[in-house]
Amino acid sequence: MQIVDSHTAGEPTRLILSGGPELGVGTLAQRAERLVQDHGDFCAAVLLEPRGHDAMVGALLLPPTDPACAAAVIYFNPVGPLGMCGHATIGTVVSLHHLGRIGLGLHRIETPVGVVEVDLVAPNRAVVENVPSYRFAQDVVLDVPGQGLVTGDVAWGGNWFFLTTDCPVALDFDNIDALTRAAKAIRRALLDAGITGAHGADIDHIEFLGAPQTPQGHGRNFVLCPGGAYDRSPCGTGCSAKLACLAEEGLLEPGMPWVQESIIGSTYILRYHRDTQGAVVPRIEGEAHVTAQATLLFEDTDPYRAGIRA
Ligand code: PYC
Repeated sequence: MQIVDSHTAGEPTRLILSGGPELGVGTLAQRAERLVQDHGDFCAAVLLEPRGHDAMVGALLLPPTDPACAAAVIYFNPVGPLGMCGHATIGTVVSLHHLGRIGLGLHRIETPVGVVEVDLVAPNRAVVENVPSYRFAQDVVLDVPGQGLVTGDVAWGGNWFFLTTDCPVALDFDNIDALTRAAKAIRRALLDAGITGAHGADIDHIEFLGAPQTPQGHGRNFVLCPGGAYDRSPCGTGCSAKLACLAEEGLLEPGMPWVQESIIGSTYILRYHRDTQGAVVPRIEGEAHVTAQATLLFEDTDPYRAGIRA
C-alpha cells in the first residue's frame, strides 16, 4: 500500500494512493459507508498504531466520476467515515503536488458530501472552498454531568458540530486532557438527550470556542473528533460550521478574514461568501507539509496487522 503522510496545521493526513479495498459501484457517499461497514480492519490497520495513531485521518484516493475533478477522496478516521475534511483536503492537494500529479492553481475534488474547489496557491498553501454550511439549531441547552448546563449551537460544515463557548477550563495546550474529557461528556449528553443534526444525524464533533491568544487571531478552538482524538488544526469543517454561525449572527461580513487558532496555536484564515441561494460558502486557507512517502506492509503473521484495538 503506497501512502503519503502530511500534516496540515499540525493535524495528520495519510493519503492512500494504492492498495485500498474494492468498494464497488455507487455514489462516493455509498462507497464511503461501505468502506467503514465492510472494511473496518482496513481503516484501523492503516490509521492506528503500530502504523499510525488515533489522530490520523485517512484520505483514500479514487478516480473521479466527474472528469472536471482532479480526484475523488473518501475521508475516514479510525471509527468511521467523515463527510468532508478540511485539513485532509489541504493535505491531499499538497501531497499530490509533491508527487508531481497536479500543478498550482484551481482543482476540483469529489468528496462524499459534494465537490469542493481547492486553490493550491503555493506548494504548501491551499484555500478550500467548502460545501455550503449552515446553523441547524441555536442555543441548545444540555445538562452535562459534572459541567451543569451547557449552551451551544448545532451546525453543519461538511460534518456535524456542537459549538459552545461554555468551556470548563481555558483553551490552553496544558488543558487538552480536561477539554477532551469535557467534550466527551457533552457528546454523551447529546446522545442521551436524543439531540441530532438534520435527519437524525449523529453530532460527532464537539467544538469549544474562546478568545484568541495572539494579536492577529480572532478566536481559538478545541475540537474533539469522533474517535476521541482532538484536532491539532483549527478543523476545516469545524471552522465552516463556525463561519455559518458567525454569518447567521451578523458578526462577520462576507469576504472579511477571520483568523482561527487551534488548541496548539496553529491557524487558518477563514472567509465566506454567499451563493446564489444565499447559503454560506466557507473558504479555509491553511498550510500543509509532507512528512513521509512510504509503503505500508501487513505481514500475515503480524498479530497487529489490523491495528492495536481494545
Ligand atoms: O479539518 O475538517 C477537518 C477535520 C475533521 C476532522 C479532523 N479534521
